[in-house]
Amino acid sequence: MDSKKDISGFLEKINGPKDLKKLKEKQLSKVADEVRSLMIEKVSKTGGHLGAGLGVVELTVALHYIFEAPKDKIIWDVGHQSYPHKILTERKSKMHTIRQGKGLSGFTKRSESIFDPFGAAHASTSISAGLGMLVGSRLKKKQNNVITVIGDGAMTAGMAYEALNNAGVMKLPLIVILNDNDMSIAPPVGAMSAYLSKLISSGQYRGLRNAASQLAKKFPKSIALTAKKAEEFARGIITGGTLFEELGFYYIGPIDGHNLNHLLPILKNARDHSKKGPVLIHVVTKKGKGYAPAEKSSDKFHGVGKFNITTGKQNKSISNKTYTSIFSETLVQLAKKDKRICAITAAMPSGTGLDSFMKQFPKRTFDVGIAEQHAITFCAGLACEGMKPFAAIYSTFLQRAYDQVVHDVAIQNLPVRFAIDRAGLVGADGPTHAGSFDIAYLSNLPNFITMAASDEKELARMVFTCSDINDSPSAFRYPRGSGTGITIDLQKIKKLKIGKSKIITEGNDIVLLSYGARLTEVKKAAEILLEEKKISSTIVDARFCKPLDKKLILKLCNHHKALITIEEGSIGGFGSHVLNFIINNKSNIYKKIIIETLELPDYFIEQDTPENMYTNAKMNSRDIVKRVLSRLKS
Ligand SMILES: Cc1ncc(C[n+]2csc(CCOP(=O)(O)OP(=O)(O)O)c2C)c(N)n1
Repeated sequence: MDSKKDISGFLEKINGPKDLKKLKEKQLSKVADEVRSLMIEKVSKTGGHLGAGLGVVELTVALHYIFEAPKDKIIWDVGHQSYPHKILTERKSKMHTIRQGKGLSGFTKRSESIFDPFGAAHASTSISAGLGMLVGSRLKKKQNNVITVIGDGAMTAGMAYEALNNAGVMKLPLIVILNDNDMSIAPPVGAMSAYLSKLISSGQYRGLRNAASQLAKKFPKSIALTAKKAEEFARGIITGGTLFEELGFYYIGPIDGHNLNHLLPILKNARDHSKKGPVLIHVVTKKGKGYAPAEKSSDKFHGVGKFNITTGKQNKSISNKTYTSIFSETLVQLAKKDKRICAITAAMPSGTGLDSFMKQFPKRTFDVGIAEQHAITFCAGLACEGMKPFAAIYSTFLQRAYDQVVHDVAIQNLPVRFAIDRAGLVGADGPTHAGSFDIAYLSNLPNFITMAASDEKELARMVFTCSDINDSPSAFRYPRGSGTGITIDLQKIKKLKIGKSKIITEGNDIVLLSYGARLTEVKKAAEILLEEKKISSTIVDARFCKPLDKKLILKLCNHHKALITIEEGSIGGFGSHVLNFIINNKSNIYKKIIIETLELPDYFIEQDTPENMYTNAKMNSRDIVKRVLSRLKS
């Protein structure tokens, strides 16, 4: 595809920030328009994160105009809003590859560009990383600038405050830009959000600010009552300080993040006059700015599939119900009968399917913000009071709350239920979002019961089962996207027997012991083995990693040549538990059987379609067949 065709005007001549700097300030708004158009055009064909990037187009242009990247470090929190930054930093011609196999990442990535000083995708890391870079640079006697851009959503996470708290006493010139669009993926939650709104809407403040800029206009330029002075004037008279000032930051704002006449002088001042300590610039933007459908429903345009630019309509291919919706429907069903059931999300009500739970049970649904650590300890507290909390968190984001899982839940043996969505490889979001480690990090914990769903019915049964586990923590994992297509009647769903596997087919030669949603591929592999090699397989859906179905495993070992475990997770998970059991078993059963474990490899699988990612991980039916054959030969 010839990307040059769609770029006209200034952008055609801009490859990197150096080219941008050749332009006059008054030409920059045209550049912003062109960046915006290019971004909409590209994302309409690839899908991706749209609203956040559209909201920071002017800010991106201004940052690259005022600062000297890559010497100056511009760090984008989460990184999902970095598309305009990519366009202006030598990646314009590759935008059509974003989030595709071998293409540009949908987030910032150090290995992709020298203009990405820090890789991201999980929220709220930018201030910590920026502070570390600044300290490192000063220790090396360098004098560059470090600028971090963090959204109001990301600012709900504890880590952001830990970093502010630390930066406030370091007296280093860290520049934090708070990009306040009054949105996370869903509307923002919590007291901080209310506080920011208060800052913005303060009539008194706005009045003063207008007065200040009016004054500025009346003075000749030589008196230098520039935007900085005007802003300082306004700033000095308001309530006497913001929370950020109490934390040691020099607070500037709120300023209009789409107005380059405001952004440019303030960034220039921050660059030239912030040598004594950290600065926080509070910028107000609109998510989806400049594209009406995205402005109108910023939640739906946070992340999009391919869409029609004129209508804003997204192409939705008709497919089976998602695992997420099965989880959500089952939980709703249970909560109708059991008032103790509560649902907890960390800023992902629609992603986890809890938005529909929230509609029916608003008092029993808690969106705690991007605060996974708090979410888990909050659930532990609910469990202490006899409630039945279901924490619906993506596998990848739960990583952040590991100490809370261990210390607050597992050690106290509290019956918190973990609904682990996006288990396994997830596709376009790449390795940062892959749910690779939860089997290992949860199943290693004493007291935990862990399960993985192989299809929609199994998932519904696991939700039922967990609702009735009142004496220990429990977790069930399920993949991103559509299920297998089976229809289920939630009224007829029954609980599982704890620790009991399910035999799918019985064969004579080998055991394919599957944990989770690889079962479909396992069945295909068994067919191939039978047809092509006359090897007959016993297929087992393990259901539980903890407790293991030890009795069955022993029996299977005694009656087959080989046992192969398969799971959508890392080393240290289900296969390791099976191995551990077999090796340590007093009967020395390990001498009688060939054992092979098939799990994700010990490297990160790069973004692609989930199917291709599993092919790259060598986990599709043909790979299973190959592994079986090579072990049987040996
Ligand atoms: C630790 C973690 N939890 C959840 C998410 C999912 N997530 C991605 S972007 C986002 C909202 C970010 O909101 P904000 O920082 O305000 O940025 P905006 O998209 O509004 O520009 C969330 C919750 C994440 N990336 N990281």
